[in-house]
Amino acid sequence: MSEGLKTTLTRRGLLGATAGGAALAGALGGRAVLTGGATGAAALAGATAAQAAEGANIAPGQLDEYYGFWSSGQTGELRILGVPSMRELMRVPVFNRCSATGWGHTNESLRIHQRTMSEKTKNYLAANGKKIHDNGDLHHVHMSYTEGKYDGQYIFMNDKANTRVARVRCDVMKCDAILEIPNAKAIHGMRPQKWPRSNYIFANGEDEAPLVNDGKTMTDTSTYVNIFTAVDTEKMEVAWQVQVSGNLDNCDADYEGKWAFSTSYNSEMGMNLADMTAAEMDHVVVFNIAEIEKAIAAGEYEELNGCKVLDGRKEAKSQFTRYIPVANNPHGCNMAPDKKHLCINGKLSPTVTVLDVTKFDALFEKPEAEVDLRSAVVAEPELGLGPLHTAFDGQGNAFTSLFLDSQVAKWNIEKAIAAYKGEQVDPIIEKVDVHYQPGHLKTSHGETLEADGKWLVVLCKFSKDRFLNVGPLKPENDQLFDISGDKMVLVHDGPTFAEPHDAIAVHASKMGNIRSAWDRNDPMWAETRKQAEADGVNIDDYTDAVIRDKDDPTKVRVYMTSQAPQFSLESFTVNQDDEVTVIITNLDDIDDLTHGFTLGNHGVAMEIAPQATASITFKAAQPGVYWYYCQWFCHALHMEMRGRMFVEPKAS
Ligand code: K7E
Ligand code: CUA
Ligand code: CA
Repeated sequence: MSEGLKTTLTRRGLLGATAGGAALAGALGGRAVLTGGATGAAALAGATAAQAAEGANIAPGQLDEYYGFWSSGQTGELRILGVPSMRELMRVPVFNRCSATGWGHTNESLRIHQRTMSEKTKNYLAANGKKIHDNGDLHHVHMSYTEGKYDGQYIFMNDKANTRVARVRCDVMKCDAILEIPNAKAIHGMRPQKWPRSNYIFANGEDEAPLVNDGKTMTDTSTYVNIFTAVDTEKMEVAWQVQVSGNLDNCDADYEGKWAFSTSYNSEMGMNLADMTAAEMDHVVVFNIAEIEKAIAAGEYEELNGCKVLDGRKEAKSQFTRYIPVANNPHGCNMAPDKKHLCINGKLSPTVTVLDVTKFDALFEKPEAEVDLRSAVVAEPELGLGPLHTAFDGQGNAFTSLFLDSQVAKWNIEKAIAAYKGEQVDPIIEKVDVHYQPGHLKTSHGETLEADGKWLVVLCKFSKDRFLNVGPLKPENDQLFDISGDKMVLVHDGPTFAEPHDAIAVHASKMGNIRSAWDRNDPMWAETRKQAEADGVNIDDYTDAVIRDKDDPTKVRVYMTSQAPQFSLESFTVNQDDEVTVIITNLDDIDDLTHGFTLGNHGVAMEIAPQATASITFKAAQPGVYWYYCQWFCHALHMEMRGRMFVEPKAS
């Protein structure tokens, strides 16, 4: 038997065995079991699977019931998928540089990138010949909430790589704000406040560093801190920060607006693997929002890099925080839609620790040293190896990803509580194999009061043999399960590029505000509009103009419009070494009629969607003739939609 065939047989055999409930026979018997060995129970499971697969089948031209908003990990963008079809619908560049849209190069996107950029970052970038960080590590995506439900306004996301949080406007599906968070390092866990609405985004700093990180102290880890940040979601500015003991990993918030909570895998403040895993217990930090807001209002904060910082470390003995001991190196932090139960995923421990958040008030009635910090623990079911994250169906059940076991465990919260009290009940309802090594898993609306128990997406870190081999770097595998029946049924394997950590599914009925053309007065190009006015150009008049800056004659601004299949300027002339800004308004307002502007051999390209204005700046360093063209196929004469830039040689 060839090596390839053997692999195929073994894998298919295992798959068949899962449906039939005879793993060993399947593994040994291969295809024989799959085709000939179906028992009555297996046949029944097959029928359920067929029905579930039918429910996930979205025919050509049919629309999905849910929007899936997907993180892309180290690619740095937000992705939009249809659920249950798992079709990728759009990519929204955020922390990355985008070749198609010019994100990270257009003036409009650069302003968003640079709005809150620190001097330190600017200096670093300038020293490296750059204007922005063009990478990001986008782990978590969450929609804004109103009263515990998705409100269709914004999507928020974190960048672990460069310590940022960003906001995407749902009406146009474009990023409109990026916030570089001072003081903290490596924003990882990130969640919106759920009640009364998402006034804050809570953001965890994962990496420890000196609070004033200027090189004066480096190896003295007693000077290291971690920072928990609340971001004002309207202004996209830091509202306040809290210094904590240990580091911060994942976070969540409750449904009453009272608490935020974060897991910490490094309560030890270790600087290497052995030290980070040395302790028996790490902790969950509980943040008391009311106490924090009171202290901020009373001015009891230290101001650091423009942020209001409170001390919530253990030794500060504050009323801002409590540190609940949980098994060593926890990871996911998931609040159930029953408004009561918070699940802390064990990672190194095979358990999920269930905390009753209605018991948190008691933890703040006396100083931390005098309260039983574990009194809020109501269950601790043992589920399997490597629990990372938990999702909910809104019917009292939870789904926990088991990274090491490559499984998802479905379990019942009330039964887990009964078992913790000593009753002889098994909380585990079902375990299914996933392919392979799952991280986050998400149920439709499962992080809201409208959890509907219909779909479960499991974001697998490894795909191994699930797809055609594409080389040493393999895609991830996002698997979709129908969870509406008694059994979890796998209905789709979705290969994805590096590397979704997290996703949410939002019912399409929540997304009624999405536009098909821009509003001419959109704030996205407000600054560009102001510049035009200063140049005596009304960009709504659609006049062409080539304007040389009054104060700096090396700067030239070229105003034109686009309307299929033409640019209003078929050519323009500048001088060698001019700094040229091209400003284009797209007059078309028809659905889907996007134009682009690409300037040959200049690394210049941008998107101009219907009714948008967009601008891009570059240096005309070389004399000659350069064609610009529209790179979005817009018309039968799209190829002809082009023009010339003449760069006059410098007088020598
Ligand atoms: Cu578990 Cu960054 Cu949410 Cu990845 S984190 S899995
Ligand atoms: Cu406009 Cu192609
Ligand atoms: Ca630890």
